[in-house]
Amino acid sequence: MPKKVDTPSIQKYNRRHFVQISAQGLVGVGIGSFAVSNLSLIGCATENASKKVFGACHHDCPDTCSWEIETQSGQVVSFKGSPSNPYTAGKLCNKMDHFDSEVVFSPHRLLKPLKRVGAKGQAEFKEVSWEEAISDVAKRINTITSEKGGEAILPFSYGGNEGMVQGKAGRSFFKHIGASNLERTICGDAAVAGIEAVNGQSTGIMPEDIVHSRYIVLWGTNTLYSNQHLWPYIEKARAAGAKLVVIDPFVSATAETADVHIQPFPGTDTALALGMINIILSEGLQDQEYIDNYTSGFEELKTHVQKYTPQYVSEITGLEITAIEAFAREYATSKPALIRILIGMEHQSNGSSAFRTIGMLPALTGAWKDLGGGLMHMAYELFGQSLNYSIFDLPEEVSGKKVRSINMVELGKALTDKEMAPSVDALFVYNANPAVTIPNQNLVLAGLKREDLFTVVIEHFMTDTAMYADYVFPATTPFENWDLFTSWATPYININQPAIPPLGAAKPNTEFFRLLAREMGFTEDYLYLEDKSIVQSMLNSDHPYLEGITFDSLEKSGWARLKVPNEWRPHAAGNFNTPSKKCLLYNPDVQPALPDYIAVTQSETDKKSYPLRLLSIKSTRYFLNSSHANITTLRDLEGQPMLDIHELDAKNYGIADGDEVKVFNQRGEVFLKARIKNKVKKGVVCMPQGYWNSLMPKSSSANALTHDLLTDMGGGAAIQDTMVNVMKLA
Ligand SMILES: Nc1nc2c(c(=O)[nH]1)N[C@H]1C(S)=C(S)[C@@H](COP(=O)(O)OP(=O)(O)OC[C@H]3O[C@@H](n4cnc5c(=O)[nH]c(N)nc54)[C@H](O)[C@@H]3O)O[C@H]1N2
Ligand SMILES: Nc1nc2c(c(=O)[nH]1)N[C@H]1C(S)=C(S)[C@@H](COP(=O)(O)OP(=O)(O)OC[C@H]3O[C@@H](n4cnc5c(=O)[nH]c(N)nc54)[C@H](O)[C@@H]3O)O[C@H]1N2
Ligand code: SF4
Ligand SMILES: [Mo]
Repeated sequence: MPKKVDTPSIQKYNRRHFVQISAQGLVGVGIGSFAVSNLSLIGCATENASKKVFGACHHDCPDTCSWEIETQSGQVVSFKGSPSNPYTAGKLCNKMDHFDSEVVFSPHRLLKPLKRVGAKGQAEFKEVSWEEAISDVAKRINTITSEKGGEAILPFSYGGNEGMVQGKAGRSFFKHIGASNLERTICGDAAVAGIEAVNGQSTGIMPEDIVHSRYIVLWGTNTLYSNQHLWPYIEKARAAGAKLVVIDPFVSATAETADVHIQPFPGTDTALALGMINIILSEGLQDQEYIDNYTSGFEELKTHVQKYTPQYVSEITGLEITAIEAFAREYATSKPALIRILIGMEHQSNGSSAFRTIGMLPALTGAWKDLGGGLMHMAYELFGQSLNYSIFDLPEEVSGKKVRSINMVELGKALTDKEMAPSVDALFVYNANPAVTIPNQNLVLAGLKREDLFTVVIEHFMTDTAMYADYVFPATTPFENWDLFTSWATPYININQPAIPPLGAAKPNTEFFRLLAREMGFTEDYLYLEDKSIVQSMLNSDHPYLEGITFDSLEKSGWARLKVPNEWRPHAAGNFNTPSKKCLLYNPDVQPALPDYIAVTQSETDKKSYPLRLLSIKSTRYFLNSSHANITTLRDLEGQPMLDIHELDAKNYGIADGDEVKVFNQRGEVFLKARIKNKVKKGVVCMPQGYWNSLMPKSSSANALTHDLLTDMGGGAAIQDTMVNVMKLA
C-alpha cells in the first residue's frame, strides 16, 4: 500500500517539475504525494484469486483495440492487446503499450479532489474531500442557474474517453438543468457532412476488405501513425500487387512508404478531385452504366467540372499537369480501387467540400461494385443502427428543452464575449484538454483566466486546462470502471470490465454526475443510471448485427465483430442512404448544390505580414492528441517539436537546420527548432499538434497560432487555414 508522505497541504502542481522528477526516477514525489515502490499495488483489492478481465482502449482513435488484464490478489500482473481479436492482433500501440505504468499507476495521476487556492492558471491547489467539493459545486450551480438560468453553464467534453458510459457521462444531467448545448464538432463532423451530402451516410467498406484492393489511395490520412492496425492489411494488399498512393501536403511517415506521393498545397483537394472528374469524364473513363442506374445530377456535374482543367488545377494545387492526369487515369482504370479517407483533411475552410467531391469518385468509376473498392471511412453508424440506446431516452419536457448551442471550436469566443447573454459563468471540462486542443489558444486561456468563471475539471492528470480549474476531480481509467466501446472506424464492439477498484479517491465520470445530482436534490431515475446496467441495456437488442452478441457473450470473449454480411459491398447496386437511394452528384438540398474550390482569403497587409501557410497536425507517434504528452518516457521517444520549412523559405529567412525560430501571427507565437528536410512545399510550414503549452517555451503550443474559423459544412474547425510568419532567433 502506498505510504502517505507528510507534505504541506498546498502543492504546486507543475508539469515541468514533474518531468524533471520523473527523469530522475520518480522518488516518491508526485501528485497526491504518494511514495510508491510497487506502483501496481496502489488501491489493490483484498481478493486473493487470479482474475482475467476484458477491456478496450478508450482513446479517440479509429482502431479501438481490445485488451486483456490479468490480476492476482488484486494486483495487475499482465496487460496486453487481445490476441484473439484479429484486428488488434495482440498489439496495442507505442502510445498504449505501457498504459498501466504510464497512466493508471502513474505517480503523477490525480487521486484526490483538489480546490484552487492560488491564482487561476498557477496550479496551486489543496486536497479536499469529495463531500466538501461536490457540496460547493452544487451551491455554485444553484446560484448561477437561479440568477442567470441554466444556459450560463457550459459542459465541455470530448473524445478523451470514447466509451458509451464514461464518454456520454453528464449528458442527461446537463439536459436536465437546461445547460447550454455544446456542439461537439471538432473532429469528423465536417468530413461526414461532406460524404453525407453525396451518399447520405458515411459508412463505406470494412477495414479488413482493403486486402482485396489493388489501387489504394490514402487521401489526407497518416495511417502508419493514426490508424496503425489497418496497416498490416494494407501490406497484405501490397504483397498481392496493390499500388499505394498517398495524398498529403506533408511528407508524413505514411507518405514516405508510398509508391506515389502526391503533395498538393493544403486545402486544395476539392480542386484536385474536381479536376480528376473532368479528366475521367472527358476521356470516357467513367462507368456510365453505374452512373445511369445509381446516381443523379450527372449532367450538372459534367458541366460544372469543365472549368477545372488540368492547367487550372495545377495552378491551384501546385501539382504537375502530368501527375494529375496520370493519377486520374490510374484511379479510374485500376480495379478494385479504394480511397481511404479519415479526418485530418477536414480541418480546412474548404474541408467538407473536399470530402464531398472525393465521395463522388467511386460512383463515377463504379468502384463500389468490387469487393475492396469504393470508399473506406467510418463505421459508427452500424452501432447506431444496432445497439439499444433507449436507456438514454429522456422525458419530452427535458429532451425537448430549447437551449442555445455553443460550438466547441469557438470556446475562446464563448468565454470572452461580453455581449453574450447569459455569459458562460460555469464550465465543466472532462474527457478533453481544451487549453491545448482548441484553436485560438490565447483566447481560450483568456476565458479560463476569468475570475468570475467557475471551472470544474475531471481528469487523470493536472493538464494545462485543469491548472485553471476551481475544482479538479480525479477520474478513473478503464482499468477501474465499466464501459462499452463501439468504434468509429471498425465493426468491432468491446466490453470493458473493471480489473481493479478505483485508485485513491478517483471515481468514474458517471459517479461525479450521480453525486452532484443527489446533492442538488434531483430525484429523476435517468440521472442515476448504473454503469453496468447501461452496458447491459445497450446490448439488449434483437438487431441482426448483434445476433449472438450479448452481455454474457462479451463477458466471455471481450469483443465481437458485428454480424454485418460477409461480402460487404454496400453500394454495389446503389442503395445510398438518400431519398432516391442514389448517389447525389448534384444536391439541391445542400448549399452550394455542387462543390467548388474556394481559395483562402487574406487582406493585402496580412499577405505581407503572414505569408506562410501553417499546418499543425497530429504527426506525433507517441501522443494521442494531447494525451500522453506529459509522460516523460513518451516525450523522450517523441523528441522535441520541430518546425518543418522548405529550404528556399529557410534561405530567405536566413534559417539553418536546427536553428531556434519564432513562429507568429496576430493570435500568438510558438518557439521551436527549424528542420529543413523538405517535408513541406515552399510557402508551407508544419509543426506537430499535441505538445502541452506548459511544457513548451513561453507556455505556448501550436493552437496559439490557429484560427477558430469554422469549416464550410458540419461546423468543423478550419484549424489549418492559418497563416504565419517565421523569424530566426538570435
Ligand atoms: N499517433 C496518433 N494517432 C492518432 C491521433 C494522434 O494524435 N496521434 N489522433 C487521433 C484522432 S483524434 C484522429 S481525428 C485521427 C486522425 O487521423 P488522420 O485523419 O489520419 O488525421 P491527421 O493526422 O490529423 O491528418 C492526416 C494527414 O492529413 C494531412 N493534411 C492536412 N491538411 C490536408 C489537406 O488539405 N489535404 C490533404 N490531402 N491532406 C491534408 C496532414 O498533413 C496529415 O499527415 O487520428 C487518431 N490517431
Ligand atoms: N492544431 C490542431 N488542433 C487540433 C487537431 C489538429 O489536428 N491540429 N485535432 C483536433 C482533433 S481531431 C481532436 S479529436 C481534438 C482532441 O482534443 P481533446 O478531446 O481535448 O483530446 P485530448 O488532448 O486527448 O484530451 C483528452 C483528455 O481526456 C482525459 N481523459 C481520458 N479518459 C478520461 C476519463 O475517463 N475521464 C475524464 N474525466 N477524463 C479522461 C485525458 O487525460 C486527456 O487530458 O483536438 C483537435 N485539435
Ligand atoms: S491508441 Fe489506438 S492504436 Fe493505440 S491502443 Fe488505443 S485504439 Fe489501439
Ligand atoms: Mo480527432
